[in-house]
Amino acid sequence: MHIDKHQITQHNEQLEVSHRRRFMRLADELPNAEQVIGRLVDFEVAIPSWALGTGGTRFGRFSGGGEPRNLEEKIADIGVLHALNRSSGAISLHIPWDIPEDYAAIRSLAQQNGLVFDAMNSNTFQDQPGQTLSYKFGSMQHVDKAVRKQAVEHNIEVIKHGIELGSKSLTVWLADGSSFPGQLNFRKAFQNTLESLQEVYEALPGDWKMFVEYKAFEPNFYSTTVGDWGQSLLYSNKLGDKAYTLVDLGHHLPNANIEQIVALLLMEGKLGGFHFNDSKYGDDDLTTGSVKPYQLFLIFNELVEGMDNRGMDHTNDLGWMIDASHNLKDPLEDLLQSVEAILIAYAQALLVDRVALVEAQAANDVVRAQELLQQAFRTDVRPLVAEARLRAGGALNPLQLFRELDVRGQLISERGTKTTATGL
Ligand code: LRH
Ligand code: MN
Ligand code: MN
Repeated sequence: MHIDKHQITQHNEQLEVSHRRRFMRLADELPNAEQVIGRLVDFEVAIPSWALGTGGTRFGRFSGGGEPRNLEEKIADIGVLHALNRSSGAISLHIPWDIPEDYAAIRSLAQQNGLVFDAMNSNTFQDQPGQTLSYKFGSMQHVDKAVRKQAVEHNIEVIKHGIELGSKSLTVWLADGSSFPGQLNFRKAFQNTLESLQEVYEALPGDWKMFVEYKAFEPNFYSTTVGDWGQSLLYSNKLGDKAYTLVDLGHHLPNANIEQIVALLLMEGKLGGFHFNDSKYGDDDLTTGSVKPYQLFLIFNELVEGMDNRGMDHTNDLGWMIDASHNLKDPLEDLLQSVEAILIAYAQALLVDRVALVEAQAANDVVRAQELLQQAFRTDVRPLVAEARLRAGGALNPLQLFRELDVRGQLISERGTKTTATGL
C-alpha cells in the first residue's frame, strides 16, 4: 500500500476552494498566522509501532484485519500516515515486539517512507519465550541480582538495536512495584532500580538520551517503583545529564495537574518528552484529545511558554510520541485523529497573547487570564493546521482521503483478515 503524490494533489484540488475561503478568513483575524503555520510545518510526532494493530483490553482482542505482520509492514503503515499528514515522520520501536534483523534493509525502507527512528522502548514487563529468569516480581527492582542483570542486559541490547537504526534515545518503563503492603521494601526497591538504571545509563552513547517513564499504577496496584514524576525526577537527577522524565498523559492519578508537572520539569531542564493519549479513568490509551482537549491545550500552553523562554527547538529538543491504541477504531484512523488533535492544541497554544497574559497575572486579573486562554482555545484553528499540511505536501483532510482511497480495504486484500500485530 502506497499513497502517491498525485492522489494527494487530486484530493487537495477538490477541497482547495473551500479551504482557501476558511483559511483567509481566519488568517486575517490572527496577528501571527504565518508564524503558527511555520511551527506546524516543522512539527513531527512519532508513531508507536505497537499502536498499528487493533489494541486489546485484558478481556478480549478484536482484530480489524490488514494489520501489519512484521516490522516492514509497520513501517509501511506509518509511511501511509506520514504521506497523508506530513507530521508523523518517525517510528518508535518496542523490543522484542519488533525484531529488526536486516538493519540496512530496515533503515532504507524507513528512509523511502520518509521516517526516522525515534525512542527505542525496552520491555521487562513480560516474560519472553526462552527467557531464563522471570519478571513476575519485578525486573530492575528485583531482590535477586541475577534478574536485575538480565533486565539491564536486555536494555543494553535495545540500545544496540537503536544504534544500528539511528535512534538517539531509550525509553524505560518499568512495571516494577508491589500489589500488597509488606511485599516490598520501598527503599531497597528504589536503590536496586537506581543501580540497574545506572548500569544501562553507562551503556548509552554520548549523544543519546534516556527517558524514565513513570506510571502511578497497573500492573501493580499497591506501589509502583517509578510511580510519579517525583520518583522519575529523582532517578533522572541521580543518573545524570542524559536522563530525563517522560510524561505519559494516562499515567497519573485522577485529576493530576499535568500541565503544572510539565512546567516544572521544563524549568528543571528534565522534561524528556511525551506519550500522548487521552483517558477518562486511568491508562486508557484513548485517542489524544478525545476526552480532555482543554487539558491538552493547557499542556501545550506550558510547553510554548516554557520552551520559548528557554530557547528550545520545538522539533528536536523533546521526544514527542503517541502512545494510544484500543480495540474499537481502525488504528490508522485513530492515529490520524491523535496527530490532528496534537497539532490543533499546539496551534491554539501558539495563539495565546503572552504579553497580555503576563500583564493579567501581574495584576491578579484572574478573569482576564482565563479569557486570554479560552480565546485561544476556542479559536477553530483547523484551517491553519490544514494549510500547514498543504504546504508540507500532505492532504487537506487526511482522514477523508484515507477513507476515499479505501486504505484499510487495500491492506486487508494485501495481508488478509486474520492478522494480529505484535504488541499489548
Ligand atoms: C505502559 C506504557 C509504556 C509501554 C507501553 C506499551 O503503560 O505506557 O509506555 O512501553 O505502555
Ligand atoms: Mn507510555
Ligand atoms: Mn501506558
